[in-house]
Amino acid sequence: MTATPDQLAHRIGAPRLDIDPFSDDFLNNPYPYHEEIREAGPVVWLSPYGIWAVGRHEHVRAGLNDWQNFISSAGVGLANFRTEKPFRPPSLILEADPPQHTRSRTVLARILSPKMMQQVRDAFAEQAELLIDRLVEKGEIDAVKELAEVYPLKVFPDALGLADEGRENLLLYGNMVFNAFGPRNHIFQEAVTRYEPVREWIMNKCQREELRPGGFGDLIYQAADAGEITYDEAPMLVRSFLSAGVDTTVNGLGNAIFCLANHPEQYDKLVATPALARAAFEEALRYESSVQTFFRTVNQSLEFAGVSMQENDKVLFFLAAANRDPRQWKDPEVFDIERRPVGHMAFGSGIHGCVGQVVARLEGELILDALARKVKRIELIGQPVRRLNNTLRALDSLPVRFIPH
Ligand code: QZP
Repeated sequence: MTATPDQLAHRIGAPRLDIDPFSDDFLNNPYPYHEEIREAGPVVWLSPYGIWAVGRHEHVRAGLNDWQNFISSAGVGLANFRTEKPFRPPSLILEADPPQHTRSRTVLARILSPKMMQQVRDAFAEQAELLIDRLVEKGEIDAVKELAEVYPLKVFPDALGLADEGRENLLLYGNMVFNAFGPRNHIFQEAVTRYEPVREWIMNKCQREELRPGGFGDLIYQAADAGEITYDEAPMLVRSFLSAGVDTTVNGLGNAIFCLANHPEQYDKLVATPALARAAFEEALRYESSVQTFFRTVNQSLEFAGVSMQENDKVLFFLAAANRDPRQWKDPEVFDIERRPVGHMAFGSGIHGCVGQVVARLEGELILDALARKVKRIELIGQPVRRLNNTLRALDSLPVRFIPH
């Protein structure tokens, strides 16, 4: 599969960069590299992997909205499922194109609807209150281990209808799934080692007997009862909830608190106006996007932004680079909770745009609202530690002090 530079000669016409977007150095601080990619051109060739990279907002958006040419069924990671074996059976929604994608999406979108959010809101809000009260009591906490990981692991599996026991396994699974979109580097290998022991547990939790009647998981099986999807598809769609529903919001919350701890004047604004909670979470998604990148595969030769791409080429879309593109945003490096960053790419765009975004926003809003009402000031009391992940912008620990009102 690895082509020599000569075989790739037809690709001259786009700038070539010798950047590894999955190296420790890149993942520790991606922003200078994002700028380099964006400023080099709308499409650049990354020679270490022989892939295209897209970092400008206009082109990330355009590519993600062209699902016919930039397909998902060959995988949304570096591996091309047409030629390489996926690390797990492909997702029926993420790693699928219409019409399969449409059938899966219809069911999940109905379950994760705004109407359903009204039904779970009170339960989610109660847990946010309880948790923040408990953490204020403690005072000095790790905002990742004791908040960002705790809240989504409580409310989302509750809504799914999963028993309490073993839920922390979902973090190991999410870590695996998101690392597997990248290359088989050391970060991936470590994730595999930690995931292997919980593989069986995860697959078992996708079965109907494991899911409380009436919860999100059971509703998928009810869609199978109704003939919308098959009984073979149901556990696979539950698996999508388990894959995408926890790590994303864990890091969304962790990154939001990181932003607010680093920008006390923005936190002051939130405290003065807790109704800004939803907007603050949105700006944090733009500024520190939990999902940094994913791939598409070129279905047939085409021209994109003046560059000719070949069938099976992999294209890496940098959501996080688009979210700081100065062509799109005024002062993109400024974190401003009053910005209202409509059109950010943190949830993707187009037919694959995040189907769970209403859940993510609900969790973000409720946690930031509870913080604003109960915590006057957030002080960083130690060095935040990053957790490197091939896809996610993630923290391992964030030591803070919560000063109550
Ligand atoms: C992960 C699945 C940002 C996305 C790549 C998150 C994601 C969405 C769906 C699935 C996994 O269906 O397994």
